Amino acid sequence: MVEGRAKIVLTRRWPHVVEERMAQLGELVRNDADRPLSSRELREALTTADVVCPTVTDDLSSGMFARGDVRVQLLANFGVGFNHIDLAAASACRIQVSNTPGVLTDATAELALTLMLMSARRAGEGERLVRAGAWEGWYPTHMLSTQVTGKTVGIVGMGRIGTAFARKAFHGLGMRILYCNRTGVDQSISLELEAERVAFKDLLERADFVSLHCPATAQTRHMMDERAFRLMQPHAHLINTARGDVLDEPALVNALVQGQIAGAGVDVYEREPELAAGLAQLEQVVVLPHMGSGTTETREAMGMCAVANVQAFLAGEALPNPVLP
Ligand code: 8YV
Repeated sequence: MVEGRAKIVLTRRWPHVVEERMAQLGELVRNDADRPLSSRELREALTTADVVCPTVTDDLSSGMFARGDVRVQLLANFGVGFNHIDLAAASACRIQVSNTPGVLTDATAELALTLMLMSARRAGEGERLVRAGAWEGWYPTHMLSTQVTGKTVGIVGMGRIGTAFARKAFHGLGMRILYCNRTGVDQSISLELEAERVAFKDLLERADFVSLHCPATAQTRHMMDERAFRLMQPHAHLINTARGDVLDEPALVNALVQGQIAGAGVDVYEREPELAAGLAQLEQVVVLPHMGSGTTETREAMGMCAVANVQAFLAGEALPNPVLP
């Protein structure tokens, strides 16, 4: 429990309407410069505030909690992914952690669909051609690309976002759905989407498009490695809107250069905002700056979800979205 008015730190600027709402819950400290906090600034937040609301740009690894002097009692993460937070270290300091699941499902699935269509239809390349003033006009064999409708998509991680993406691909584009997941999905979903659960290796071998939707964990780290790319078909495309860590980026560059796969659409990177050497120079790659959940509606909903968690915590109630209760 927090005695008196809680001190709440937002490590980045949030949509205005959410900051206003959060300010009603306590003494709000904002990062007006809106740059990632340094580890010293982050440590200061952890040791002086009751609630810290981090994002994916905050490295909350074990060292941040090691000295046992933290004051923070709740980390209300702005985002569903929490691989930037060392949960064991937070738990040892008896810190509660919440996230924002559900509200960013459709926005992220939309972006995966965007990347799949852009990569298949060479949209980035075409746009660069027009912008460069290098387009010489229409002809029957110009910039031929790959049709998406009716093709097979392999979904790695059939949770909320993977399922939403599958729905859009099945109902919107008539795609055949393969997936791999630790558990099978509800029968109602597999019937609706005629989805077939397969082993990772089979998925890579059979899919025309492979889309990553699994969380970043020790088990999924670099699961798309050199071996995995060798199993994919030469005409296949890889889409990543999950986390950079799931993908060995230099192996992706190599697979594209060697023609082991045809293209890729990437929104997340292992060392954001840095990209692996050579990735952005490849014509057959669409690279976006981690904008999966980046719609106004969704970022506001994510913020309001974090507000609901802070409010419950301050009232001594169970967190609506506990990662560490
Ligand atoms: C967020 C995301 O924008 O929620 C997530 O896990 O990947 C993004 O959509 C980002 O993580 C905000 O912290």
